[in-house]
Amino acid sequence: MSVEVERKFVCDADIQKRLEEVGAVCIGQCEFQDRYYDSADFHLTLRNVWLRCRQGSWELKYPTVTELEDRGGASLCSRYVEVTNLPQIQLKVREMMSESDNEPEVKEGGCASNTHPVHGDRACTGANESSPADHAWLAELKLVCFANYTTVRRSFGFKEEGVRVDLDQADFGYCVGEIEVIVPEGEDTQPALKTIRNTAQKLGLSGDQRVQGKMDVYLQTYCPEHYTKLLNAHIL
Ligand code: V4E
Repeated sequence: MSVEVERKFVCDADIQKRLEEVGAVCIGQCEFQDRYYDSADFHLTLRNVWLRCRQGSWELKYPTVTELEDRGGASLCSRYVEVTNLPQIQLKVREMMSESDNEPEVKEGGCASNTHPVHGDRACTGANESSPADHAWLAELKLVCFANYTTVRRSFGFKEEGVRVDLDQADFGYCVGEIEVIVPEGEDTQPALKTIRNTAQKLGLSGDQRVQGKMDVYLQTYCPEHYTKLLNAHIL
């Protein structure tokens, strides 16, 4: 498991030029589709737990203990544990969903329903494109796809190891950048935060406001009810 330390930033027209000026090198461009899953009552995301399938690879993200402790602080950076091992993901999600079995049933569905395509061609058409057996666990845990979007990503690396900048263009029209350092779980994240601050400074990123991620904008646009719940719970 690893910890993703990142700062998002608003992409302006000059960002690529500035990246090149400070010695960043384009290390590639790729396109991927993300499908995010949750229960109809948003049990995972209301606990800041994000389950997604990106091009067939599963990932679970949740805030580190330090991130939770610092919540409400002025930090522009976020720290999330990333789990990519499917059995570990399933264990954690099963544990979480068993808590939900003891809670009163919630009837509302919001957008987290693949039977009610509330946002036209964005609606998830089903849990997967591969074998149903691969996704039986989703059905068993009553998890459905609530967000589905494609990103074109250009990535930049620096000579100093470890820091990467991604420029993301989502297919629903939102563009966002992120400066990212991956730290092995359990290691101090302070050096990563410092590297990110330095990189932001070199790029002339002066804003002190939290920048919306793709998910914020996606939910705001296509699933306003889900978005409002996450805002009220101070998750987004
Ligand atoms: C963790 C999280 C979400 C899941 C998506 O995470 P994100 O890092 O935004 O994904 P992506 O595709 O941009 O990058 P990659 O995973 O390839 O590195 S959606 C919302 N969150 C929580 C969250 C938050 N509240 N604030 C910030 C600044 N980041 C994440």
